[in-house]
Amino acid sequence: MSTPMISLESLASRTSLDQLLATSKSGGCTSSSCGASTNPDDFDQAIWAKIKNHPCYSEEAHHYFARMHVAVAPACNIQCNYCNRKYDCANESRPGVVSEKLTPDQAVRKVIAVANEVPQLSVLGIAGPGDACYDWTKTKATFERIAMEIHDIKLCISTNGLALPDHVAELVEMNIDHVTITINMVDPEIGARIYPWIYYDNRRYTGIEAARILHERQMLGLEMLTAHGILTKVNSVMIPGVNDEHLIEVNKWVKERGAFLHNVMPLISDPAHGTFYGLTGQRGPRALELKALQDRLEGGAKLMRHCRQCRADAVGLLGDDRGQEFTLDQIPGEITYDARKREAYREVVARERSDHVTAKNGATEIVKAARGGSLQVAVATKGGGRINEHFGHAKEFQVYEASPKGITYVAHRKVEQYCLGGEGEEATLDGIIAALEGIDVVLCAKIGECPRNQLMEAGVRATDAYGYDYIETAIGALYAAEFGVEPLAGTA
Ligand code: CLF
Ligand code: SF4
Repeated sequence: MSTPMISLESLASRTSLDQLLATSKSGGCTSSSCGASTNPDDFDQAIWAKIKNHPCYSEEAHHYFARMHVAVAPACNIQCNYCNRKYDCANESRPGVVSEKLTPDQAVRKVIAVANEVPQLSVLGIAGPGDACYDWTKTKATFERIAMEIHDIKLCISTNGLALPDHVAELVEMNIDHVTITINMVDPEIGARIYPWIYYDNRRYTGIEAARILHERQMLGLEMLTAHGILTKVNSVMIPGVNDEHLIEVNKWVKERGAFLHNVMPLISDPAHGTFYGLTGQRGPRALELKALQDRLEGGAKLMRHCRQCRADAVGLLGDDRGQEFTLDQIPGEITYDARKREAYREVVARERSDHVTAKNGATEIVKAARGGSLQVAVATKGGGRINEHFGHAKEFQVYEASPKGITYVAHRKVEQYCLGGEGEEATLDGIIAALEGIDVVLCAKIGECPRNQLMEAGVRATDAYGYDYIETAIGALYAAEFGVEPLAGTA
């Protein structure tokens, strides 16, 4: 395993989350509103207790906590036009990616190995390839064994919904309180353009009849989950010209049936993936089209905007997949769970997090009071809610908008890492500048003069003046400077 070990003594004595995160992961080169987004106060305590450590259900939690997926359930009972069975389930994962398929026994070993090494781990998900509810025996065997080994890990599944109603009682019994259903339509005529067939009740259905059955089962499953208090997230794949406008209707239906979150994901369509849509030229939405639809959906079911369309074998914080460090060949045959790192990490997070919420509230007050315009800020971070990543090491930027409404997480923008082997790559910088279109300011822990100047020429200011501050604190101070408002004490 390539991850550096964290000494337990040092974990116990540390007070800085940033130091702790820095030791839990290898570094790089050395040269120079969303729905569930905000604070504990926004939720009733029972809900907050369920989501506060779940990186997908709480935007705030995704700065601190990690998920891992195990690909144990490869069989599927429907065909989606954006899926090629050679790859992972595109309902929850990035298309065109093949994950390491595991038996339940192998999955248990892997989860223990990750839990021993990744202190941020809080959730185990089964998210393809295939359908977790249809391939139920393997899903169930995996979850039951893990729940016995690691008592405080949250269990999470993603499903197309067709077999879901058959397993709700067991989900309740097994204490699985996070379920995602992919719902792309509530009108079977639109559904027939997305799903060529389903396999249900021992026979194959096609066309509108198939889509109608799928729709009815999805709605039934959602209602059953809501009735049992299971927090249900709905994923919808936005397919321009097929269901983009229709997702407004979908949002209404799922809100009425108690969905906790709605995650609208862009169709990723590439002929090389061999999917029906890829081969027939169906395009995915542009980033601004996705944002425009998400903005129109505000006020309906709460939106998730921080999804990374991760792999079915993803490991780690959402923006930072460490799956390659935990392939089966790197995991010992015999392994025992050791809870100490995760427990020590949680103690530190509990302290840091309340400090962060206070800082965030202060910064939001500044921004609201300023009544200035809108500021788009891209942040380089590796977790903990702080600006703690060098510009050259960033593989993504988290985008925030500051406006009189407050400070909101908008999206993330993936980039190629600029600095490799100690040198900045000129061609990569051009791609990063293109990805930062529309951004006013980049905040990072460190940036060299050369990339800073080139960004400036492209109209993007970049600064490391707020390095290691909380993200919102820095944005509040920036906003105050931009719009002529005095920052509150302790925020600059
Ligand atoms: Fe995994 Fe999905 Fe559970 Fe999260 S992912 S099964 S809810 S633990 Fe999260 Fe990944 Fe987006 Fe999914 S970022 S693709 S929403
Ligand atoms: Fe593919 Fe997932 Fe759709 Fe099944 S549910 S066809 S695995 S995208």
